[in-house]
Amino acid sequence: MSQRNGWHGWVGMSSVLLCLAIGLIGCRRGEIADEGGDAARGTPVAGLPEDANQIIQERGLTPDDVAAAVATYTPSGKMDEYIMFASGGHSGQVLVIGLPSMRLLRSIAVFTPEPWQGAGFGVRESPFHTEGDPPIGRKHLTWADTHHPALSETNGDYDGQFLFINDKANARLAVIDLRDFETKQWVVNPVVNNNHGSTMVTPNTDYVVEGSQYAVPLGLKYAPLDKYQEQYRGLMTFWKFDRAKGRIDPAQSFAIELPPYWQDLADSGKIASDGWVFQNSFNTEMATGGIESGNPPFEAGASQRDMDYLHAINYRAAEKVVADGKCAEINGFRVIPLATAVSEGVLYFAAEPKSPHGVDVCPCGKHIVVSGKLDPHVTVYHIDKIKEAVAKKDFEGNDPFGVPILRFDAVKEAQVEIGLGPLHTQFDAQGYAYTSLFLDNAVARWSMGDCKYKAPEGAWKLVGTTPVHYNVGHISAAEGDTVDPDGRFLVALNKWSVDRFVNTGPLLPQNLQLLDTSRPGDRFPVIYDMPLGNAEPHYAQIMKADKLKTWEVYPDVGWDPLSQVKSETAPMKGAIRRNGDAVEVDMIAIRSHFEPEHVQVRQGQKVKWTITNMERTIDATHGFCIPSYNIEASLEPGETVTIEFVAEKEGVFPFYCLEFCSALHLEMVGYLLVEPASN
Ligand code: K7E
Ligand code: CUA
Repeated sequence: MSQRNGWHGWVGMSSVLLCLAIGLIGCRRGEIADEGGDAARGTPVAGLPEDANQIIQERGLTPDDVAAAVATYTPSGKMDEYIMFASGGHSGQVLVIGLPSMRLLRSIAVFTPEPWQGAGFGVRESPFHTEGDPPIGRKHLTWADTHHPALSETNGDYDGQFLFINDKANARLAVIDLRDFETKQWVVNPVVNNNHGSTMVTPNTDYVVEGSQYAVPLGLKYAPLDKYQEQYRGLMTFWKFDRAKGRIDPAQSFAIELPPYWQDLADSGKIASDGWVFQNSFNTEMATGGIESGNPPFEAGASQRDMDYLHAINYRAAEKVVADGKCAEINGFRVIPLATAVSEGVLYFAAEPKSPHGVDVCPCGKHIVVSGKLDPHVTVYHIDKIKEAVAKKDFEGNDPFGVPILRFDAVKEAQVEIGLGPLHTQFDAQGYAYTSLFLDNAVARWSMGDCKYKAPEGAWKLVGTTPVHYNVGHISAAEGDTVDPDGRFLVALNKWSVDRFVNTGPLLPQNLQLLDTSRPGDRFPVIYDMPLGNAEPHYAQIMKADKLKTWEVYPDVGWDPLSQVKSETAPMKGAIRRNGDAVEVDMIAIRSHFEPEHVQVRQGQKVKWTITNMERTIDATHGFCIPSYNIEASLEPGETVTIEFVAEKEGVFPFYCLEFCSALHLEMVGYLLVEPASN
């Protein structure tokens, strides 16, 4: 079963780079497609009814296929046991998927206009009409590159209350309230303009962590590339989260200036490592590219050194620096200068091999697992060793910016050779860790040592690999990055799907593969392929569905979802008020009419149009649109929305309900009559 090809050790950088760039799909496809064996196809399964065995025969299913079907099939009316929140990549959204059925339950509009949810078409609750739009240093943005969702945690375990997600492209974060699965807040980093080690939360969600990726001059300024080492910097931002308000509080937040390496993924410490955040970096070469001028391209320039730096950030020490007023301010945001971070014991480095990508803290918080894309091992650090090396100043030197580098052998706990292109690691409750192998197209299962759970195979051993299809990025195990992982299921988020689905053209879906990881040993097979044809999920988190306390309808009629309280001004009956050139429309929606049904205004008048959905029935959602005005809304039961516009276009505009809400849904309509100004 193993797809490992016995290729051990280091293989020379150029060939690895080539493989990294192109993947190994060409040479592995056939091998993988044959796996499982044709001989077993159509074999009857003892004890099944005859008609079931007839289907097995007709469809050519193997006994493994049948077992996978039984494990994932979710009959009508049965609910999924787990819920997965996946980023939508450059769709800018979050996708919600049930496990083990792998059914898409909904998408959540986060950064991108989304008409079904009425996000971005004239309603105040859309991301494009909040404070600070356009955000500092950016134009008005209507897309994002979402990578890493983070569920809110209490004592290091998902609590089902909030979800955070980053926008890598524009250095933004969003806050989603899981009572209604709607985005409540968008914050923008005023110091840098991209992120990646984000979002991660600290164990009680005191902070939402945002690490930058590509170094830039801080403060969104210009500096030429030949001033790279002097003027370009990285940044780790700690956004303070106010759980009672359900909002990030920028005034209580701060950031730490970092050297101009390209910081990558981050993870928060927990239990033993509580108070620390760990972050990878690459391009410690500080390459500045320029292939067109005969310079080494970034992909080579940033991959020369054998080691990069794991950043260990003591944010409790950072909090003290902030409290003592030793911060600078950049664009009104508190930033601890790099030299201060060094002198106050906030920032330490440890060598890490080589061009690392993922860093993941184990369930007990003692182990920090790093994967170097160009190294076939995972490297495991121990927090006690890090703390001891810090206390003893057991440094192997300083980087060019004075940051102390902890001696590698003093902080390293183990290295496990697992395969090619290791990226991201997750954990289960059997003592196993799982790491995605991008180049090997596989997920590796290996055993932890001295962790919360003990694997039967003993410490630090590769236990087995399962091929996945293809080019796996992140993996997500059920509650697999918490203090209390469930394991059982693991989803491989594969970038390429190649030969898995009916061809729908040159843009192929992603392939989310469900693996059954419930049993020990080397077998943890793929049991479902889910094509995802509208997004590129990077990371996902999987939570027990019964942790959710989601509303079925809004708690009261006239609910304002942005502030999560009943609005004082929500209409409870229809009315039109006029004051000079201002027209206020109070509207109610209830099966199957709007009231009022006639809205007469003069061209050029300013219209403030507020609608309340009076329904208390689950699923009795009404839509609303004003054609030709690019206005569109979704009104869930109890919700009130406000739309403001200038009636620029003369004419007659039938506004109507967009949801087929009743037998008389087509009659749920009215006329907006805009009388020409010249009349
Ligand atoms: Cu590996 Cu942005 Cu987490 Cu994509 S990142 S895979
Ligand atoms: Cu309301 Cu259709």
